[in-house]
Amino acid sequence: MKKSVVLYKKLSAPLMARLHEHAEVTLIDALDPPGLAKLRDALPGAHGLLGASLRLDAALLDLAPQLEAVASVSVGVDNYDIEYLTRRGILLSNTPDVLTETTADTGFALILATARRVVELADMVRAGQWHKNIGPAHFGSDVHGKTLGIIGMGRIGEALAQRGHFGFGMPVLYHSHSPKPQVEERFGAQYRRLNDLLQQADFVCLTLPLTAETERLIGAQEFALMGPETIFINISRGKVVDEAALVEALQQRTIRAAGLDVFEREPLPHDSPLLRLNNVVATPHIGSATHETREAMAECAVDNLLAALAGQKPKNLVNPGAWMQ
Ligand code: 8YV
Repeated sequence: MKKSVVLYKKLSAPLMARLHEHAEVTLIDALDPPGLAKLRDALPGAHGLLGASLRLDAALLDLAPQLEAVASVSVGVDNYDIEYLTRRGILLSNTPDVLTETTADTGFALILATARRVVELADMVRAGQWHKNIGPAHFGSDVHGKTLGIIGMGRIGEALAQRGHFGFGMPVLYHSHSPKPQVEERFGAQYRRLNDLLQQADFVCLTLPLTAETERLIGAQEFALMGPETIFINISRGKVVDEAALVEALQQRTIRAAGLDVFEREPLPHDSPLLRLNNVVATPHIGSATHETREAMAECAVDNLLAALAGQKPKNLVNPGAWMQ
C-alpha cells in the first residue's frame, strides 16, 4: 500500500513521476484559500508533506495524525514548529548545500546593484531620462577593496566571503556564534563582535537563520553604529531586522543604502515605505531562485521524503531527536 504524500509546491514532471511511483500524491496547486482548504482536507490521510513558504504549526499539523515526514524545499526552517515535530516523531528535512552558491550569488548581485545604483539608473535610462554624461549626482560607491562584513558565517556566509575575498579583493570581517578558523585561513577573514563589525564594515550582510535569538537582531541601535556610507544587505530573513528602524535609517541617511531580498511581510506590500526610497534595491526573495538550483532543491526534498517514508534516515534531517523516537 503506497503511502500518501501531500505536495504544496509544484514539482517538475520527472520528480512528479518519481513521487507517483512511490506514493499516492495530492497536489495543492496554490496556497490561496481554496488551496489551503484542500490541504486541510488532505492532511488526515497524509504520511508525508513536501513544500515551502507555508507556516506548518501545531494547529495545522494536529489535522495530520498519520504524518511521518515533512520535506522542506528550503534551507531555512523557521516555518516549522521543530519542537512539535520532534515531540510527534515527525522527521523534518531541508535542502542545504544545493542552494549555497546561488544564494551567495544573489548576495553579491545585491551588493553590486545597491552600491552602483544599477536599478535606479537603469530605470532612468528606460524612462528616457539619460540626456547627458552621468555626473556626481548619479555616482555610486566602489565595491572592490571595501570591507565586507558578514553576520552569520554558515555555508552561505562562507560562499559570500569567498566571492568578496577572491573576486573583489575585499577584507572580510565576520560575526557568528563561534570563531571559524577555516574561514579565517581561507579568506583572511577576521572575527568581530557584532557592534565592532557594524562600525567597521562598508557592507553589512545578513546571512544567518531566523531564530528566537536572531529575531530583530538589527534595529535602530545597530543601524546607528553603521556609517552614512554603509550599505546594508539582507539575504537571510526579513524578521531578523526591525524593518521600521531600517526605513528610518534609510530616510535619515544613517546608512547609505540597502539591498534587500527578504522582508518582514512577503510579498512586500506595495505601500511599503521601502518602495518609495531610491536608496533601496528590493528583490522578491530570489535567493535560490534559479532553474538549476530550485530543481536541485526539489530533488533533494524528494530524496529526503522518500527515504523517510521508507523508514530510512533522510540525508538532511533537521530534527535528529525525532529519528530516535
Ligand atoms: C526559499 C529560502 O524560501 O531556502 C530558503 O530558506 O529562503 C529560499 O530558498 C525557498 O527556496 C522556497 O522554496
